Amino acid sequence: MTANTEKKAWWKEAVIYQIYPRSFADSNGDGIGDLNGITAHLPYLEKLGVDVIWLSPVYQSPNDDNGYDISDYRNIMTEFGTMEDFDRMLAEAHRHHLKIVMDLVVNHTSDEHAWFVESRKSKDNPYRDYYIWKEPRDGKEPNNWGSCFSGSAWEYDPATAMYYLHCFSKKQPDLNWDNPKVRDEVFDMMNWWCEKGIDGFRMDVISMISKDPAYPDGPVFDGLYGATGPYVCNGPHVHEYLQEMNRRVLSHYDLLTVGETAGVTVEEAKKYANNQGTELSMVFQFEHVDLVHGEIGKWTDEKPQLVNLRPVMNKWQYELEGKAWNSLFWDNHDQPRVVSRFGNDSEQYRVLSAKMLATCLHMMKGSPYIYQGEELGMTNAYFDQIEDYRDIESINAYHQYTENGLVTKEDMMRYLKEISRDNARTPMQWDASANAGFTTGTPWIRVNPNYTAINAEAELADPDSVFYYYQKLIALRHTHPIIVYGKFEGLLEDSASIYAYRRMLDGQTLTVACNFTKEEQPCALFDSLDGEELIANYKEHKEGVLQAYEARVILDRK
Ligand code: TEU
Ligand code: CA
Repeated sequence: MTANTEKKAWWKEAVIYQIYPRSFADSNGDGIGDLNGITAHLPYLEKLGVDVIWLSPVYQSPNDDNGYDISDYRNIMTEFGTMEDFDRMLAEAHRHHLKIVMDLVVNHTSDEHAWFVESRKSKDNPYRDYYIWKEPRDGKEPNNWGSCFSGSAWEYDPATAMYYLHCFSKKQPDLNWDNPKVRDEVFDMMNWWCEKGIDGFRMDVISMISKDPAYPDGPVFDGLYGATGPYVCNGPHVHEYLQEMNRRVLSHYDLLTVGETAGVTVEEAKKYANNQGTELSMVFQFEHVDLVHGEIGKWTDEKPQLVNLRPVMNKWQYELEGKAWNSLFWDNHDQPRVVSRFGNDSEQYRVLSAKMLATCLHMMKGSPYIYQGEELGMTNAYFDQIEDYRDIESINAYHQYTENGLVTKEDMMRYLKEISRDNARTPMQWDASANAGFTTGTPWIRVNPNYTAINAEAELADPDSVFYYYQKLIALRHTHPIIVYGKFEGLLEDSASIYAYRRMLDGQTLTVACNFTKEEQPCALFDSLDGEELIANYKEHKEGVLQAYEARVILDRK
């Protein structure tokens, strides 16, 4: 018998819904989603049954990277509304039993943030050491590091003839966390938001705040630049800084905190998300979404395979057991749509495979995240022209790799269709009216033309929709402690087609099996079980097999 020894916490029992505000709902017809648009749709989220909303950044920003470049942490982005709109949204969310987790982007600011405007003025400016400035090496960049958004990670600033570090765009200079004043400023700002009554933080690339002080060249990655990750991820002081943050901010409130920890390993995650609670509640790891890598990193049209996916997912389940808490996600605003990537978005199999993937993830141990539109089975955008893309990462990569002859334009367009972040950023599909009911104006990014068939209104009217399936999965998690706290054990771990596992708690066993293929697959798992079927994406089962993309969950109380 597996007894429940796991320490209880509200955020372990929660299901989180991510909103990308720019693409969620536009209330004033300017084509850009906004806070009043979110407030108007809170009843929809309450109906879905989620507990928490994670808001991608809503702070003042020049939008070089859609709000991940913040110029004022204590004001709302003009296009999204006002602080009054925010306060109303927060109060309404709480009234609808929804908590609000804010995105916290403090590895870097915008170059238009007052700190950086000062910092670049002179070498003796009081804000100089808020950022990372280095002298040129032989008249060039201080080292060979590449930016995540193409090109060098260093930008030359003529005013002082020095370079500043930017792991992302040159409009996102990295903060210098080794400077105690930077930490004071960030912790003050976090306390200010906590005093407003928010319920937590999702911390953008928080694994990158402590850099290798040697700043060594990295191994050349794509014939162009050196790897940066090994010298900026999980750096020498990262745990010390998070423990300080925990002491000075987090421990004073009852928060959900999730670190976006690029480059995290299970060993590091055990520290970031340790059960003693000295750092964060949980982290996002990326191994399962970084399974396929081509010659130029993430840019490939190769599909991930179950035989590679399962060991990664199972490893995280096994390794964190009893030591740290997992987050569970298939997609977010940086990833393609799950049904297009891991499932089958054809008309015949879209609904079945979306439900199967949801089952596979939501029955695991950890806190599940749903990215807006995932609950409708929204698909990749499949834009045909580079002009349709808005994402800085996609546009820069397209130019970098096609212009230096590394990749043909045709190949790069195919990769973008599979992998581009804009696949997740097309407007939320509310109904079958013009622009999917997202805006009465011109949307800032094209709407996926399949909105006439795939939209919230249609799904709310269909009891067999993906929406109601997610609603049921969420309700099950809230009803059965075994789904939250049960111990995980993989089954059929050699199968190339079926993902199966069981959960165990207090004498109960939950058995889950998912067919990742469109072919019927032999499966004897359920033949000897006579427990209660909690959820399934087929009404009729066939003995001894799982049908195309079939998912079944049986609870045995014996
Ligand atoms: O993303 C961090 C990150 O690791 C990115 O490299 C991201 O995974 C990449 O786009 C996928 O190839 C965070 C935010 O989620 C992202 O939207 C921001 O652009 C980035 O930080 C910079 O703030
Ligand atoms: Ca708007």
